[in-house]
Amino acid sequence: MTEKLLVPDIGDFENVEVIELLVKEGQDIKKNDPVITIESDKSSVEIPSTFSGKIEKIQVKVGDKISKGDLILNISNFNQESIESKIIPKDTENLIQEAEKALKKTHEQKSQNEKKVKPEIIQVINDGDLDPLETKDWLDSLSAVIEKDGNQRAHYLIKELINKAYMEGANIPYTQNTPYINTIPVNEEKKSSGDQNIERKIRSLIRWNAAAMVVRANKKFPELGGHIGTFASAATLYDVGMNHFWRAKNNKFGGDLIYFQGHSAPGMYARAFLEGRLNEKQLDSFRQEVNPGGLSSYPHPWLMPNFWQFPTVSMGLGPMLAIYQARYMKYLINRGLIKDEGRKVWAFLGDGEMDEPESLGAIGLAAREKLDNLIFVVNCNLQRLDGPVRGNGKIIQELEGIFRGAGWNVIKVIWGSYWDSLLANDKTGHLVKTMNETVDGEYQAMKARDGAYVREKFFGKYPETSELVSSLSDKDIWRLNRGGHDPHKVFAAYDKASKNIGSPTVVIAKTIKGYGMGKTGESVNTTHQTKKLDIDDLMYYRDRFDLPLTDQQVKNIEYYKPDQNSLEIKYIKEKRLKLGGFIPERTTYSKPIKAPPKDIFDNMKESTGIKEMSTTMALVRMLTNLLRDKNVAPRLVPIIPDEARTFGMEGFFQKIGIYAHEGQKYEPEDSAQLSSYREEKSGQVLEEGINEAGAMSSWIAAGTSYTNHDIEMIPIYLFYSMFGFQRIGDLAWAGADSQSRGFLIGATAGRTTLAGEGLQHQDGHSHLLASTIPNCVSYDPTFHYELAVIFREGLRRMHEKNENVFYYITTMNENYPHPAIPKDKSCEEGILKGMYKIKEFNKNKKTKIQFLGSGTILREMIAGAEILQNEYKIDSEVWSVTSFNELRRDGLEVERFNLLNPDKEPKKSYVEKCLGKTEGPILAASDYMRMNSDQIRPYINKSFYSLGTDGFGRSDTRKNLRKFFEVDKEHIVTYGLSILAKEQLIASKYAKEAIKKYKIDTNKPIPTKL
Ligand SMILES: Cc1ncc(C[n+]2csc(CCOP(=O)(O)OP(=O)(O)O)c2C)c(N)n1
Ligand SMILES: [Mg+2]
Repeated sequence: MTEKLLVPDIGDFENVEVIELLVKEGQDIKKNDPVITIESDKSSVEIPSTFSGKIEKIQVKVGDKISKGDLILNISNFNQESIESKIIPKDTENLIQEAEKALKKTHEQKSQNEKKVKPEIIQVINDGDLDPLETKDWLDSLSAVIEKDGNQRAHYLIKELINKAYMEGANIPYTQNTPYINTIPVNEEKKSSGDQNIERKIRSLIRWNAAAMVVRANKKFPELGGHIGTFASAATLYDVGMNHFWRAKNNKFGGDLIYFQGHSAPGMYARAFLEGRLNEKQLDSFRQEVNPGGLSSYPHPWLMPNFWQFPTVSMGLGPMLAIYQARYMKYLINRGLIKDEGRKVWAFLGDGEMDEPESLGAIGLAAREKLDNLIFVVNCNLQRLDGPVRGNGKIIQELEGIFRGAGWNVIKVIWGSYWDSLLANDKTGHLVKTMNETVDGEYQAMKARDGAYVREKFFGKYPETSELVSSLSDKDIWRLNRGGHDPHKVFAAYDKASKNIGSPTVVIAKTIKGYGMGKTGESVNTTHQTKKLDIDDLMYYRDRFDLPLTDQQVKNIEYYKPDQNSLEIKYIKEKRLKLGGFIPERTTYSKPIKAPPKDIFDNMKESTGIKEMSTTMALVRMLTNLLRDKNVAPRLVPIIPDEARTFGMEGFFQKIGIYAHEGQKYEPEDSAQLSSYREEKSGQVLEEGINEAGAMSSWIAAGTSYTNHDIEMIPIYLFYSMFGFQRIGDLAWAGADSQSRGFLIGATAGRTTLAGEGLQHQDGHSHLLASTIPNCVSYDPTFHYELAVIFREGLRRMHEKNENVFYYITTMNENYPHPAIPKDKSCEEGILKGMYKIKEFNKNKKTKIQFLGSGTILREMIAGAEILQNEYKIDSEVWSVTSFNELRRDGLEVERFNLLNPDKEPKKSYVEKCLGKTEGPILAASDYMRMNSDQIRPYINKSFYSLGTDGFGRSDTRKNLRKFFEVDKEHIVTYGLSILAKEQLIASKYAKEAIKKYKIDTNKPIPTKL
């Protein structure tokens, strides 16, 4: 039977041009195979076949204009099944099945009716209770339900009661908080199988060596800095994870991913020292990284590429990156690219760090996407750098409320085991009442004093609490420990966190900043920056943690490492061996992706004739082509923060789907259209919503996939160029440190090219921001073939040759015709190096000027050069500068070489090679600040002038904007004449005439002042 394939609903477009035929007559195709590509003035999209079969006749040709309902081709339809079964290659199918099976297993809910041991009931007394007897009845009933039917049933009843009260019109006061006690009742604590004695000894050694490392470094060079207090407060939180929970990457398992809090780095080095991974010499080169072998101040993969995985020290980036890492891990699983092995992402954060908007900004996404592979541990030592985090309140309670409200599983670890019996004996509820009433400023002050002070200020508040501790000595009271320092409590919390299903978990642990540092460093406001401990403090530290060091060893601040065969060293190694290896460790076993053949880009090397298009459209066309390359296609990760339609990328929705962990539960409003909004569990596009920071975090996760998941991926993040580096600069820096590979596309770029959008949107400096990042390679191409050459080279360098660079490319939304790539063989090399000659105007064989132009302004220059030739008899050479940034980098290197080798034949910068023998002065311009083109001024020994878009943008037409910023062809002609006059090559009257002719107001202030 013959079927007719018609043009489907293509949205608002009529008469859209066919730009490619993707099939031939006689060819067998299957359903959903693309058959033609059509292009409107804004976007291009492929039309897929709705049938399987053999193509009989193609009814359209390239250049035809088609609309909905037009006939595309006839197809003889045959058995769909047989073709469709061939669609998924066997390997992929198995991989997907395996991943799905594994998924199912982890998601099987554990039986909810497990018999519960009766929990100890802690009463919370309330002074405003009208009828305490009635309250008791209700509470007793609840206890009975918990005992008989378990927590779930109790939750259900409470929920129903609240609903009922709401329906009856009662105003329910909302509370997100639970009492200020541990979330896990004592009888539900899972016990650790570890040897607590040895673990304490190991922990003490790590504490000592970490502190010694910082103190020694600062004794030598006080300027080096470093931190003791952060790790001192967090040692137990890390140790329990290291000994019992965190599984390393090896050939059988992908590994858990741990984001260590930046300032606790000394603790990780100290552990690696005991593990035999670092030696004393290395510890002694903490923060001295200029010579090889030094240890970086904080976690920096760039500086310690075999050790650190994640840069975290810029506060707030760690939490956000961890969330998107966990989400990306699920993305890879749902796309069938990695197996679901139950890997976890753990992020360690400071309580002060939680002030950063980024720390909390993405927690909603984590809950929404049910990221049960994610665990936050917030170390609440109640202090940040200057003082208490919430002196007048309680950071733990505040965070509990925020995370609970967002849908997280919250586990508070507030009190250590010494408190258990006191809490069990708190029959009147006054202890919990005191705990609830005491603010963090008081909690901090207490730990800066002693047991007597705590007895008076805390327990002395009520007779009932005084009584509770009457039999305890001041020393006993001092020993009452905080949860985050108690390995039993921490173990129980981690155990519960790692078994949680369906939501992310936050462990909120209470600790003491500078724990064990004594009078000068423990719980005092200046703890954070304490990096020197005097001998008395060091002695105290030794005694506090029972370290086996003589007085002399303490005085010498010697490191301590027990013998290889000691119980401690054997234990530490054995525990890590059991968990698969060492952490942190950064390794890479991914296979490179073969760059696509050049012919994939062929159509971008031909002239578009009179057809106009923007470079953004050309890019989308190119990506569509790339999706046909079997090596590259599955590895592309397009990332867009709610701007796909702005960039003409809506065709991607249907073609590769939008990632949605729950699939699509609704029929989209536009379901009949070709670019309908299609969400899918295995969708490829990361549609991040209006969220540049989140999109950049996804880009980093995908860009480091090669090391964190051993699979090379190609993230391409498209954004409004103004909302790129300017908005997420610190993340871009962290991405660079992480050695991310991928493309950042600053779309709708150029201060005068974006036109109508105005001051906040018009980017005239992103290239300068890009240039600040050493491994960011950036380009500002004008024509589609330039873009193709740059992009292919990016794929080759990053994903085939595994160079640790990333690409920033600006694309524009101005439509214009694109010429064919010049025949000159060196053109491609020039495009990549940063400049090549694109046109020569030499009719007059007289006065000459060199024009260097970038992006859309190159076209103004070509037009200006033509006017100069025809109307003023001035010849010129026009150079397309694809990257002032790259030219400058080359210049820097060459200049340095020449200065360091004064006796050698000087090398020539690439700029000089291009321009050294040319005639006339140079005028350079771009749609960016003058500083962009000024970058190459030192590398060419000729008169050099630049034009650019310095100043605030504003909305208007492109023509008016270019006139305003003086980068239009008329200004280029005028300034060109003026420059030639200044260089005494022509008379000044020509420039004056041009000023008059083009009505240039010489009294107008420079745009930076407007
Ligand atoms: C973005 C950013 N701003 C400021 C700092 C400087 N800084 C370093 S640590 C610190 C205080 C950290 O307090 P907290 O998060 O509570 O960590 P703690 O050391 O108490 O565990 C500050 C302000 C930074 N590292 N990053
Ligand atoms: Mg803190």
